[in-house]
Amino acid sequence: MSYEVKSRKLKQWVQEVAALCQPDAIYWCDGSKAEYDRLMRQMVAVGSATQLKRRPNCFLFRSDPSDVARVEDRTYISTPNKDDAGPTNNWIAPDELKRIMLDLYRGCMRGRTMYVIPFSMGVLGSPMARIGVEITDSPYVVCNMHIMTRVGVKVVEALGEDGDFVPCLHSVGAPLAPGQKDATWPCAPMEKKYISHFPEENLIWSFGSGYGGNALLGKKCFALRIASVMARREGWMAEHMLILRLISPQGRQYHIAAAFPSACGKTNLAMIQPTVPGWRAECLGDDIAWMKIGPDGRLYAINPEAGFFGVAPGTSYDSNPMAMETFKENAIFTNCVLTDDGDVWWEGMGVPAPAHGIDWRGRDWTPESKEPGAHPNARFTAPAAQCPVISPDWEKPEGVPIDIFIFGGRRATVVPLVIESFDWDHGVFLGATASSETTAANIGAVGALRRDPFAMQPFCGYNMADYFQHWLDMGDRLGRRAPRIFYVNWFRKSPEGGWLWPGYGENSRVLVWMCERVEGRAGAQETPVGYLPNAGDLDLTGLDLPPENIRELLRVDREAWRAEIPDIQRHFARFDSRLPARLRDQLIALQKRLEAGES
Ligand code: SAT
Ligand code: MN
Repeated sequence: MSYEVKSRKLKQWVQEVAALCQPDAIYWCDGSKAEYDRLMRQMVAVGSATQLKRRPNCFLFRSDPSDVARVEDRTYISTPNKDDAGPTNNWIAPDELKRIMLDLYRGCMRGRTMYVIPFSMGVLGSPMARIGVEITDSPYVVCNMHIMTRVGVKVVEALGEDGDFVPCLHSVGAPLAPGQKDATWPCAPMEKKYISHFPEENLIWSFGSGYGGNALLGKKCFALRIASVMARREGWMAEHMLILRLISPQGRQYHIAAAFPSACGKTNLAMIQPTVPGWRAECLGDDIAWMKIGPDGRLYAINPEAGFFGVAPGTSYDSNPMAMETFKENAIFTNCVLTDDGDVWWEGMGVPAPAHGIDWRGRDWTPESKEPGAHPNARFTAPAAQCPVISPDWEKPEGVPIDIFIFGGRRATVVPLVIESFDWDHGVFLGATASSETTAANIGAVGALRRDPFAMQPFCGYNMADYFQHWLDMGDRLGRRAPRIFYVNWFRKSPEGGWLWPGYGENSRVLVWMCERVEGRAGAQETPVGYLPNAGDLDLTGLDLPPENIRELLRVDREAWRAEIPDIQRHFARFDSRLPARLRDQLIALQKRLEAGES
């Protein structure tokens, strides 16, 4: 290794893993640009990466067709007691899961180099930052980790002799026999894929997949699943939330943390360009927030990541110009179309399709082809620092104080444009019952209703009922300094199927109402489901929207809401006696309000 490692725990773990996985070589990553460039050159040389002629320092990868997204049904929370994983997680007992996986890991890195990646989630020196070390046999993972986390020698220095780190073991699960030619995207078949978490040991074992959250272990595995367990233990929060700063014309800053299930425009909202005159926005993060109560009793948030791993299809200069600017250079693209002039393209990019290109499977593609050219879960990996609206404070070690929480989902009917919760408990109820209609990005029937509490269903590392309780406890501790909680739905449709609300930058009109509510300046109407703006409380100047749309967007249909109750009851019943009584009370109170005389 090219630098000194003082941590005995780390050196010993690396030796143990090497003895188990039997790589041809061990390489300790230093996080340098030279290292990134060298690995990219090697991957281009063996044909697993293509350098893009039209984008400086950008590379395209094509995954194996079987390895294109997170695999939720191969993802495990392995606690000694099954109940501690809860009804929303897959579970295998630690002893058994380790036995299965040790068999898979034995010799799995033969013919490959084993990379050791020391990384920090959060800027080094932040009291909220945590260190991880990922061992992987994928150079693609190393380069992505360079962008998504802070990798390097400084992390090893910060670790010192006895610092703590989360061991993250990853293998693509495709050993090479002597002389065997490597696949361009090595991985293991589905039944051998395991994305495993051992929360009691803060340990992550991932096998068989090279894609996204299955393989970049700092992200969903560490920063959400393991961190959510640490956070509960230690009294902070690890949430699946973007972080956004809104700045009023007077210069007052508001910080918003927002949770949405996938395909609800989270990355777009994170980089929003407000249309309300005089208001500006800055992005601090697009996926994950770690939050802790500060010395002044307010809740402070950092983004533990250093880059964006965003869905490419649908990203255009219309939907998200700031993202388009962010990946102009120094970016990695996965499963996009390669154009003949050496650029990437995808469906919904807002530029004409190339007359000819190579699709995500490596086949000739033309606009006449039957299948999409880019995979629907094609991705860009780009440094957050390259985002034109990244906040100058995005790496502030102590984070930013959160004023507003937003939950949301995609609902064609029933749920109004925006709801403000009556109080913290009611807000937790809104988060716990968050629902979304499934889209093509989800597995299962399109248009089916799915409850995705706090958008954490696939990411909570412990019993979700205990997680609800943790939210209630945090509210008790925050008291009157707690952020206000809102619920939004940008996706209402008319009976004819048209959008009622324009979305995108116009969503700022709703955000501005929230800020004005925080200041006690904006009005609202009390309804059975929460506070809603009156039509006159939203700044709609310059927005050419039929008044009947606004009426519909801000209408509470008691009948339709009553029809939701059985589904919420079923959802809560999954948690059995572990469901906090305060949430049960919220449901009963909602029922009562819906039954009370018409308001
Ligand atoms: O693949 S990731 O988990 O990083 C992205 C996502 O599916 O949300
Ligand atoms: Mn996410």
